[in-house]
Amino acid sequence: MKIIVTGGAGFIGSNFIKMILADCSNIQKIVNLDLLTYAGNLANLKDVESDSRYHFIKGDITDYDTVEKIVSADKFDLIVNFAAESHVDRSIYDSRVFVHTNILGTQVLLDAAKRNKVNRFCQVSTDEVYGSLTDKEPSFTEDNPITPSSPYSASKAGADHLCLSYYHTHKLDVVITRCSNNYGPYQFPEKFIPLFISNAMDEKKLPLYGDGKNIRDWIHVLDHAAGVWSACINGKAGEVYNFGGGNEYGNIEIANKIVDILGKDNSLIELVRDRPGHDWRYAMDYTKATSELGWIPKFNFESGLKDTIEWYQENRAWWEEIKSGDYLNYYEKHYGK
Ligand code: NAD
Ligand code: TDX
Repeated sequence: MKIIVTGGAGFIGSNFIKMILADCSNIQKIVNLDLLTYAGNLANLKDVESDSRYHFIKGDITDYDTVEKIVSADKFDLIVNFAAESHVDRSIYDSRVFVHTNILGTQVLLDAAKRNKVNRFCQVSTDEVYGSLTDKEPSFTEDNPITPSSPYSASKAGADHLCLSYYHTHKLDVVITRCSNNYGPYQFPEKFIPLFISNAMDEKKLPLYGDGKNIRDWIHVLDHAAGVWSACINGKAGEVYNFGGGNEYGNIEIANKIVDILGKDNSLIELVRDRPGHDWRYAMDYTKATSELGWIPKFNFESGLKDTIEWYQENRAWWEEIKSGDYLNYYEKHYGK
């Protein structure tokens, strides 16, 4: 198979590329198209740099000419679109690049897939497009209405709608995956779990939003990567597949687990001003992925979290370099005030 992966230098994309290169015997070529924004990091891929099947191209998914040149250069079986602006807090601060990358970028890729007759397009989406659940509501199924609440999730929902419109209008073979919160190695340390691990390791405060009781459903990144791959291979065109870990925890429970595993004092946890529009709860019903794709999450959360903490302990240089950089000012530098 010949595959284009976009956003492959990010957290999930890099884990996905390494997983399929290691596990799938039928991969002839992977082209990783990534702009290397503040979140992209080639260090995530050093294990596969010398694999002759792997090719990196620095480029922007919103750039028509770049995308056309890459997609028309070979007969590709699959495009998997991980590339996105992915952090909710940043989308509240400045939503322009979210609309640009997440919606326009997806449209540019869809058009290139259509023109060049790529066999399948897989859009990597999120549980956040469904909006928020109360404590009593059942988990999201693929039939839940799309009611996103943040600029990030609204841009991802827009991309999902575009993908389905290309399936309905142009008969482009599209599958969409929607997954809950990922954790694991190589996650950018602005996200909740790696931020709290790395701060706690340095005895810094752990800023818990609101009352800390918001609930997320955590899944190991390799379970997600396996889910995306199963949808690429066995998914039905025009369908959406939910993936989740079945691990619902309040944020404060996670913060306490991290502090305990690291042997730190929980006085490091500090309640701070809530995120505006903070979704209360996400939980995924992944029955369809299990029955139609044969997928189930394999990682146990307790041991997965311990191993992740160990990874951050063993790879201090990886996150210290990021945290010492200028990533917080990324948008002002690139897009102005
Ligand atoms: P990430 O922020 O770690 O990585 C995103 C990657 O996309 C980076 O390498 C970045 O350089 C690249 N990128 C950004 N703009 C680009 C552009 N214009 N052109 C080319 N490359 C560009 O994100 P992640 O956490 O790995 O998420 C990957 C995908 O999975 C996203 O689409 C996200 O919406 C989705 N998702 C994430 C989670 C999660 O918990 N992290 C859960 C469900 C779905
Ligand atoms: O400093 C923090 N303090 C805090 O209490 C941060 C960064 C987060 N939080 C809370 C907010 C959320 O309730 O922790 C929870 C998780 O926050 P994030 O890591 O920012 O993730 P979330 O907003 O849930 O979105 C994630 O899951 C779905 C990813 O970032 C998205 O890309 C994915 O689509």
